[in-house]
Amino acid sequence: MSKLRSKFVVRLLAGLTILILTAGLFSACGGKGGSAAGNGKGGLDYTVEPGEKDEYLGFWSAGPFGGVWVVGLPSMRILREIPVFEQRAAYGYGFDAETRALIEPENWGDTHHPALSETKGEYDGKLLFINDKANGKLAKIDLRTFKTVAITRIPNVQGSHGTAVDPDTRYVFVAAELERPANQSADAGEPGSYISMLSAVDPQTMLVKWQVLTPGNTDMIDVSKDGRYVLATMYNTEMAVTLEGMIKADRDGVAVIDIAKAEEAIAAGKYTEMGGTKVLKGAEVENLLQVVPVPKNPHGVDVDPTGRYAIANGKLSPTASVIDLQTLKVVAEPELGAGPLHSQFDDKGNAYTTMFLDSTIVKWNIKAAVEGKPKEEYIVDVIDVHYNPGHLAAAEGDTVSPDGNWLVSLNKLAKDRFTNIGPDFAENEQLIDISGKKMKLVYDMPIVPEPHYAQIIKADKLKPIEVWDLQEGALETKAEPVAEGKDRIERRDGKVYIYTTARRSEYGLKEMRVKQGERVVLNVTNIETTKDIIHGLAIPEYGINKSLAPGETVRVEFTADKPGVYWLYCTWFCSALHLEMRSRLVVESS
Ligand code: RUQ
Ligand code: CUA
Ligand code: CA
Repeated sequence: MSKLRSKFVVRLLAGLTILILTAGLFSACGGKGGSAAGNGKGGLDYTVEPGEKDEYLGFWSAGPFGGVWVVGLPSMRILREIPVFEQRAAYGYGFDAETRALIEPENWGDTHHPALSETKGEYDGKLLFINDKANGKLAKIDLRTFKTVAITRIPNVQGSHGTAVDPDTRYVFVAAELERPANQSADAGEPGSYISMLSAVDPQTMLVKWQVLTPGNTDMIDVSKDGRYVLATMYNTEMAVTLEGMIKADRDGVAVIDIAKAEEAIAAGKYTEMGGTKVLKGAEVENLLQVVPVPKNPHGVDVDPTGRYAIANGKLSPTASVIDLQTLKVVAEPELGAGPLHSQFDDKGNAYTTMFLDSTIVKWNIKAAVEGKPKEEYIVDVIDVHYNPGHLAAAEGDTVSPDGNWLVSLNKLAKDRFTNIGPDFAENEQLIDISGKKMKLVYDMPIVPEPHYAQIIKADKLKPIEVWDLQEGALETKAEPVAEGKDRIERRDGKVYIYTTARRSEYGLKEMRVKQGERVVLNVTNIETTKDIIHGLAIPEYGINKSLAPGETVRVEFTADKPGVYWLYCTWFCSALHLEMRSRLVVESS
């Protein structure tokens, strides 16, 4: 993985060097040697002492781990993982019929872009969405339970990439980075016929409501703060299939799709059916799609908190393009440095843009850039990060009111930052205090490869469940909560139903006796009412492994085809007698 990555970096560097030399832009990528690492003196207090709690929660895409890391800020401590696209034993995720159905058949993913649900442009702490770039999927996580509750496969696309919600979460939008033939089976595919599109997904049903064909590959996206436009950068307007081809044109573009116009066109029946969804041809429906030309191969596009501007980042150009969302014209192209990728914002009119190649974050003033002020004036500060930042994430960063205190640089390479751990290095997530004029680097957090984007929300906006109500806690379909003292075994409809409870430090049934070949439905309720008392249940020989929060019921089904004695044991250390917390499954040979 690291080899591939360094190859990519070398190539990008080579390409960029040529660009810089020809354009004579050496001066544009000075910017090194900004503020040095600080120790907290004079800035915000980032210490979270034992017993204190974090003010923010961050939701990190876990990249090829296929899930989400939950990180407390400013401590930068990892609090848990939310498994999404791949099985995870710790949470018993993917071990029962319902969660297995969510992740199959691939059972892996590559998560990039988490998007928190919003109400009136503010994170509301209800839902989190995240894409799987690998398998073209989108997942929904319920933030009451921190569980993945739905996964949708986006039809007609490969490489579902940029993910964003509108200010009232009417839609979740998903880009499709990797172009493919319109009809995979019928069209072995001359490159000229490849398509890309943007998908609008209903956050409730998780069904794709409509898709818009775009004149280039949709990569990163954002939605205007008034909910009018969804914007997508396209780095391959050439629709080429080679690197050379993809960097041929001097300018690519940002597709700007008018959401209301798309809805009207759908209502008027101006769509074609494709792969079971309604597809609009962006070029054919009047006023639906416009392309704002920007320098070649842009990457991130981010709407500023006021909603007036969208910032598209150059990647191969040392500039950002400031698009006025009232006129859809580029009103400024400030020079920022080498390899601008993504932007975030504070509450004072400044943008923060990652320079992948310079390994810096540049803080710049949007107004000054739009007014055509010289570079010394619109660039407010530059800070070194370690190294090669991709995304960056600010506290409440995608809302209409970012908090302007914490910013995290999600770096792609850590190099010398941490102790060597073999050829696959940790990544480095750096916490930066942005409360003052100068940015101040305060903390390095190593993390396994490799996060992309993150969302950071005020922790008190979330109201997670601590102890389930018994009925509500029988989440899995057809699970039946088992009340204390109601442990039993029933035989009906040709199946054996085992109902048992779990509490410190025993299962209600000490023995579960079935006959070889019987179909067993096992219902287990954790009847604890004390928070944080989790029990598990594992019967490894039958592939069973679940965890149970207080008040939660799980249901697993299996055919008892192997005779013998199998210990069902608790997998979470729940009490002094946790090791003794087990029960026998006895399968009598027939
Ligand atoms: S993309 S940095 Cu999905 Cu920028 Cu990762
Ligand atoms: Cu219950 Cu360990
Ligand atoms: Ca291009």
